Amino acid sequence: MHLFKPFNTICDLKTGVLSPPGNHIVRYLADMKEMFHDREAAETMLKENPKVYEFYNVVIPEEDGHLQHCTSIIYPGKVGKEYFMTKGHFHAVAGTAEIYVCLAGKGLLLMQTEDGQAEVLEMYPGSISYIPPYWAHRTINTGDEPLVFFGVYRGDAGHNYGTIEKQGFSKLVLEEDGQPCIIDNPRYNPRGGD
Ligand code: S6P
Ligand code: ZN
Repeated sequence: MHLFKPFNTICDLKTGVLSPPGNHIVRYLADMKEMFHDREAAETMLKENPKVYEFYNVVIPEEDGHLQHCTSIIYPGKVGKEYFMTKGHFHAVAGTAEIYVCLAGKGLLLMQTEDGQAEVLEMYPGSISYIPPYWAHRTINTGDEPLVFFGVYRGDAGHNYGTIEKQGFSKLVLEEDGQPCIIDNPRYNPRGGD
């Protein structure tokens, strides 16, 4: 047995910044432009190529006895009417759950099964969302401030981005009359993962 030493990471609860930062990943619009519904709006915004979100992963062995943990910060903004959001993913080990604890801001957590069933939960400071095994997950900032949350999941869960890249989510979250509105995604392709 390899005995791993306990350690602390410090989280700024307002900004989500971790210290030490661990693996820090930043995603700009250019990294995910085809994920937004309004391709023309995305193309126009590419001149400025805004930062859409970033996340900090504590460095943990990718083994099933361990727990990965991380913070994510989704910036406020929209591409056309669609709010800034994460790419979204299934876990590579699909039967592994995750917990999100919202620290700041407000948003929606969109989840989807392989056969396109969708569920949405609200995120606000203090909300603890349970993402059960086999649900892809994407977070969407519907507010004017950064949406900040902490996540924990099984050490060896990994990420499968490919299925969502090919299929899309079955729902889109757009702003209509100043309010978030969930609609069917006309481009959703349930067979795109075949
Ligand atoms: C990891 C967890 C989060 C996301 C992060 C970015 O399992 O769900 O840390 O990685 O919110 O989203 P995405 O979809 O780009 O990984
Ligand atoms: Zn995840």
